Amino acid sequence: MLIQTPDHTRIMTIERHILEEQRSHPEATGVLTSLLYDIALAGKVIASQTTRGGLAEILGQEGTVNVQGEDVMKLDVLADLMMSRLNYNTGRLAVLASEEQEDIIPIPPEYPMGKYVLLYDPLDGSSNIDYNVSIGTIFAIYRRKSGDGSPATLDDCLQIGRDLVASGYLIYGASTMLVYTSGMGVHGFTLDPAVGEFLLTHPDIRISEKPKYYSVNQGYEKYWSEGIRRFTKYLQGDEPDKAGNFRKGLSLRYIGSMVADFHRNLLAGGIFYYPSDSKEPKYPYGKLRLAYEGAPLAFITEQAGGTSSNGTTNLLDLEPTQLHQRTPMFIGNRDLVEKAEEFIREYD
Ligand code: FDP
Repeated sequence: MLIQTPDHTRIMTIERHILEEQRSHPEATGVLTSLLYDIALAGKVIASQTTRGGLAEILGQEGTVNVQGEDVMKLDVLADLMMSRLNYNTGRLAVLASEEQEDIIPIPPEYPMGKYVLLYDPLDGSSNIDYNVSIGTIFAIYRRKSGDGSPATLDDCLQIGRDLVASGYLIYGASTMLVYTSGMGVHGFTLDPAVGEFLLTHPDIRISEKPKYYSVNQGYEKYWSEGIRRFTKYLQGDEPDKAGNFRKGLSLRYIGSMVADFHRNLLAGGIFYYPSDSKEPKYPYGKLRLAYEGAPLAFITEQAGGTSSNGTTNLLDLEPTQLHQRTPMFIGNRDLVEKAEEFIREYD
């Protein structure tokens, strides 16, 4: 009889992985582990809906009625609801805030008050929803600053990125992935739809040292400053840096879902940027939000060996003053982000 030798390759579910990370923190109570698991669960529910995206009951404007006569809920509203519903009454959180909602989401008094703060962008890249293009969910977890027991406040949500406890994103693409860091490296899990589990497929992600891509909405070039224009030419290999050196040109990739652009550049190496521009005078600081997009992805990038900036300052060092504060954003390989800062210093 042929005896099969056991395959010692470990299959690591996200739950086991988080628990193993927790073991290296003897003081940990397991609450963060459970919170990350709740987010993974919300991600599974959202993924199950995004894959049905072409179906009538999901697509369409909110407020319209489907063939069964039921109200249609748009996918971004549904994702927002899933993130809040699966998290607000677990006793792990003191407050939530969503990119989709103007104010903070307090924990109702009938539920236990936790010690963490969850900020999230439920469906990033929403302009791509109707076109079967990758979209995602981004999350950021802080410890509450205010005293235990009392209701948490806006101040608990306005924390500097350096104080992040964990952050990550889910990407709903050809497959669904969850990528997160709790300050011990960046780890990526792929959802096995057959068993409904996230399995570790990308342990210890490090941003590739040989960047391949730059990602920016080049359609807005006419609204850019001179520094940004020249920096982009530099990335294309057509403009020298301050020292007179040209670089090998990079390829352009822009999906228009930040999570997807970010994810590709994290694995392949590159830079994503959304600078301030003169297109929308009401958004002089660019379009993206510091709390929901900038800080959480900056933490991931730094843990993977890259860096981020608003053009002058690391995104993790910016003090937020408003929940929905916007920021210019440059994120990816360290040398490319530093070069962006150099061009901005030189020309803007
Ligand atoms: P969207 O408006 O589709 O939700 O966060 C907003 C965001 O997408 C990012 O995901 C994306 O990178 C960017 O805006 C796209 O904006 P432009 O269409 O202006 O390029």
